Parts: sequence; structure tokens; C-alpha cells
Amino acid sequence: MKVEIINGPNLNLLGKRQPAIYGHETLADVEADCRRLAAELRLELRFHQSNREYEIIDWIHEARETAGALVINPGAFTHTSVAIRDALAVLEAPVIEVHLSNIHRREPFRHTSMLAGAVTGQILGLGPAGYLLALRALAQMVQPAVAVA
Ligand code: CA2
Repeated sequence: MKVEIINGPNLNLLGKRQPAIYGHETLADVEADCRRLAAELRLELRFHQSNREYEIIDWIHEARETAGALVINPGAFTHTSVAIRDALAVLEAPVIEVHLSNIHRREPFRHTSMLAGAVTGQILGLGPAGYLLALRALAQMVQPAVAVA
């Protein structure tokens, strides 16, 4: 099964700024961890990051044709983007929204996710482990025979 992981704006800075909030792992580290687990779970992974909203929307549209599941950390677009929500709402595959930080413990403007009503589930505040948990959950949903333990 193909899984898309989509990362939004500024996540390319991961591990390089604000380690107190986002930790020391870079996005390349997160990708490597995800690729290791995906191989174990027999998932075919595509991993993306963009600072451009339209590019994220285009990847979601492509996923309608190609992907069995999707993980998205939309960055700050979480709190603003009706367009990303609309793109997710027409996706039939399961989608997990991941946030490194617990957005509810942060500034009030981060407490609302525009996407919440259009995703299967959310994982918040667990750092990079959230991506791995999302992959495990999706594998369990879509190919339970492979995703043991
Ligand atoms: O907690 C998350 O994963 C967020 O999606 C991260 C976004 C933020 O706008 C959301 O409210 C919550 C920010 C991503 C920016 O990442 C940086 C990483 C290192 C240094 C600067 C920004």
C-alpha cells in the first residue's frame, strides 16, 4: 500500500530552530525513521514538505488516485486553510493529522484545526514519534494482516 506523508510550511527548519518546542530531530531524521518503519510494515512511502499551500493541495489531489492512506502535518496551515480541508474532505483514504507539539497547550490561535472535521484522527504533542504511530495506525486500518505488534 502507498502512503503519502505531507509536511507543511517551515517544517524544513525542524531540528535547526526552536528545539525547546520541536526537538532536535531534523525533517530528514523523521523521514529516515518513517522509511525504516514503512519498510517493516510493507508500506510504500512518499515523503513531502512544502512551504506552498497549492503544492500541498496538489499532492492531496494526487493521493486520491495513488495512495491508500495519508499522514499530514500541515504546519501553520492547520489553523487557516479551508482549501486544504476541502481537498482532504474528498479523499476516501484514511488521513491522520500529526502535530509535533500539543497545539492545545500553546497560543489560542493554534487551538483550532481547520482540518479536524475532515481527517480520520489526530496525533498531537508526541514529537516525531507521532509520525510513526500514525503509520502503524494506518497500516492496521488498511492492511491488518501485515501490521502486527
Ligand atoms: O506542532 C506542530 O507540528 C505544528 O504543526 C508545527 C507548526 C505550527 O505552526 C503548528 O501550530 C503546530 C510550525 C512548524 C514550524 O516548524 C519549525 C520547526 C523549527 C523551527 C521553526 C519552525
